[in-house]
Amino acid sequence: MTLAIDGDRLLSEIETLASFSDAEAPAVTRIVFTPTDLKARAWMMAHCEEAGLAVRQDAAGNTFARWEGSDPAAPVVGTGSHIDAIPNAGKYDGVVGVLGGLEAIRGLQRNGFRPKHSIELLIFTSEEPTRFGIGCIGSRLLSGTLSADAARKLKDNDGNALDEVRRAAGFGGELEQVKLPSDYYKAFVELHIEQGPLLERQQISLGIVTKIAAPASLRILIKGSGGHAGGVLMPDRRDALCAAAEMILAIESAARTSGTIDTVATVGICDVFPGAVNSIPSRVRLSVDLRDTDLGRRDRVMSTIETACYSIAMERRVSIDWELVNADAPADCAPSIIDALSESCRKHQTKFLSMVSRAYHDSLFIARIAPVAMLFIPCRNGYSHRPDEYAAPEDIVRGTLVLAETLRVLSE
Ligand code: HGY
Ligand code: MN
Ligand code: MN
Repeated sequence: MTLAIDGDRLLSEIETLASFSDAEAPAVTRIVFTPTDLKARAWMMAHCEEAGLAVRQDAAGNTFARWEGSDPAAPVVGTGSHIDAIPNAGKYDGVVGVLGGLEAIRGLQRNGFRPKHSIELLIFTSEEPTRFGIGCIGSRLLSGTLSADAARKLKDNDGNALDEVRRAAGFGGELEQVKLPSDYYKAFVELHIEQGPLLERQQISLGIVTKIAAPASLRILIKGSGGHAGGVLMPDRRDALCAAAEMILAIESAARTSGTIDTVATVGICDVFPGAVNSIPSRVRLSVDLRDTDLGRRDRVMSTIETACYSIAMERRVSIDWELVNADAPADCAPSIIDALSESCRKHQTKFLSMVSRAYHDSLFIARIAPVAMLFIPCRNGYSHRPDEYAAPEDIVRGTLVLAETLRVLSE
């Protein structure tokens, strides 16, 4: 019997999971540890148990659904992604890797396959940086990239500590217990939408990721002096928002002039205080996201940005507090897993494109403790992190089939 994917079931599950949202459809908002996130997790766990998988959650809220192999002592073959979603997102980011991973396992079960190496579906906790300011908290803790102490210091925008929030959400135990032994996984494969336009532009239905770009993020607090919008004359002002505006353009220019298209910088958050039309902004907080496929170049652009911001601050007689939130190395995917994916594509007569992931993913951190690779499917116009994010059913099914084939080969 040939390996097959139940596309109708998978697509309907993607629609159901999208209904767990704090935004009006078609947008999806599902912030980690909110009641909506917990309902989505419960729904996911019930589906994993229905498939006969042994489900557990760790102290950080990472969820593991294991299909026990015939050799329980053998290192595990992992797959999975995340189900938390940034505000006003789409329904495929992360979800395709989680529900596709579950359907890949069910397809192998229907096919009568019995793994030697246990196959484990992971739902990583807090992949998005929305709530605690840093992405991939679950996979950072699993890989030891983030210490338990550093994680405990993380707070959300309302000042709630990660430790309190996770315990209130029902995740007890100590964060020290989250880290996995370095030989836990034999391999880890993540299926994900590309979140870029290359596959669609080149009309290729699968991408095999060879490298995951190096993400960094920082917060810049700009402090000027406020005052009355009518009473303070222009020469006397130290307007924090005007300084921020110049800094934002300097950040953009640093990325545009890095010498390569591979450097990207974004100011995604600009909080203005006091935020009154007739009061001069006295404080502005910028959150900056900076990435590059090359670590050295990313760090050079980071220092160009820092120099520019401090000189603007001097010029405008404002001060800045500079906070580096994270600056991670890129990850090279493992040739053995890339080969397994390429072989599966060939077996299913599917062309693929070898490519870099410009988005970061939990695989970036699992790569610190295991051989990983990623499988991309196209998304329309490359759109992601927006409600019109869209992956075609045939691409989702094809990616899931190739994932299933690869899990079979890696776990036999
Ligand atoms: O921002 C990212 O690259 C990921 O989608 N969290
Ligand atoms: Mn995302
Ligand atoms: Mn994602």
